[in-house]
Amino acid sequence: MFARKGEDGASLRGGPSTPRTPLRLTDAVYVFVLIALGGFIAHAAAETAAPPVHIVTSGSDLKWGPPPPMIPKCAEAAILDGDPFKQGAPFTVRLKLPDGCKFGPHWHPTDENVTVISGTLGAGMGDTFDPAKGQLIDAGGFVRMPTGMHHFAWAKGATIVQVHGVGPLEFSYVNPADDPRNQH
Ligand SMILES: [Cu+2]
Repeated sequence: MFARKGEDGASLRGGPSTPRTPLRLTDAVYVFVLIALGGFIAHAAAETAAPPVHIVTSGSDLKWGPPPPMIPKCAEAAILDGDPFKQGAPFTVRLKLPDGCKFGPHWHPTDENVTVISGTLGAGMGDTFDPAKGQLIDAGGFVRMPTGMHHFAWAKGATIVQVHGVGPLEFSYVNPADDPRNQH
């Protein structure tokens, strides 16, 4: 009545005395479990590779450094988020400008969004640097320069601005002499 050890072994190997259907069901269950497990692992790996972006930075934690080469050397820069030089990628940077630090007439390949954090930024349109044709924007103010629009800017007093947009952040200067890359 009771199966001996040898018969159990034959049953596990799927010998001729064993009905085939239960084995197939077992196989199906294993396959299902493997697929489910594989999916779970792949999902977990994907989450590890690209975690949700969550950034909290105190103003005192910003790391200021020299500006990128296309930005006037009088400025200091800090990257808050993203890669300003990556095509199609959003970015947010801050620029710290001493009094009188100026940007000659220039334009950008993408829209430029500028928020004045502190101090006063002067900005105007056109191909000639002329503060009389610009306007002053105080802390909290915002400027949006559409792609390709020629404009100029300067700091009135020590000023910090935040620039955000979609990369690449690039400056094309109307007068080559205004391009810091040409100033040695
Ligand atoms: Cu600009």
